[in-house]
Amino acid sequence: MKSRLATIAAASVIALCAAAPASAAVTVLTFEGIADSTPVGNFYAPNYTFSASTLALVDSDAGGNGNFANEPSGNTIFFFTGAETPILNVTNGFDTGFSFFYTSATAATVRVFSGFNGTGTLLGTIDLSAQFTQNCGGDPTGDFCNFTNAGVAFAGTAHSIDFGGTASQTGYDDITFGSDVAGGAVPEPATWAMMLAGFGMIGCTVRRRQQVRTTVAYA
Ligand SMILES: [Ca+2]
Ligand SMILES: [Ca+2]
Ligand SMILES: [Ca+2]
Repeated sequence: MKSRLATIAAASVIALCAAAPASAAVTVLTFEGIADSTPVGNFYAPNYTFSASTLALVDSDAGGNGNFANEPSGNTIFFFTGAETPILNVTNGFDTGFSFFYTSATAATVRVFSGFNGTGTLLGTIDLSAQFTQNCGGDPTGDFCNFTNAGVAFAGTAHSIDFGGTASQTGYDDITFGSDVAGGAVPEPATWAMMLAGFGMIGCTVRRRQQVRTTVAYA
């Protein structure tokens, strides 16, 4: 039988690890705090708005419907149902780099665009592989147990992302803006100098490793 990310439906939660102030800001959306199988929608509004098909999903080991393990933050990720792939619009735009953790039973491509709703110039692409069961086990349960860090550095200012993937077969967590490494955990040389420039971001990384995230709920 084919594995599915959600045992029933889906939901979402986000936690925000607000990083360094001013220039080298890196923002991570962790989805902690969004109820299981409910739309992410405007949870991070006004700057971040997710399309209607995007749902938060809580690990079944934490009482939700999620069939996953080893999620990078907390107990909540996002996935989608229906034919339309998730679109994330970022009102104020973002630059430098974009990254996330994903788990997927199918290959897919994530695309970053200069305009809203997947329009304008294609600034970057990230190819995903079908890796959901590779080299991993449940925590204690969950078929989608491999979460891989993926990202892209790009020039210009982006305003939307088309996450691609397959309904109920692809999940994401720790959506990261301003770095091509999700969560800023393992910086590439290009982003290392930027990280050193901000104490806030390093602190964020430390907190993440301690499994404690700063949660900022937008009003
Ligand atoms: Ca878990
Ligand atoms: Ca689990
Ligand atoms: Ca999470």
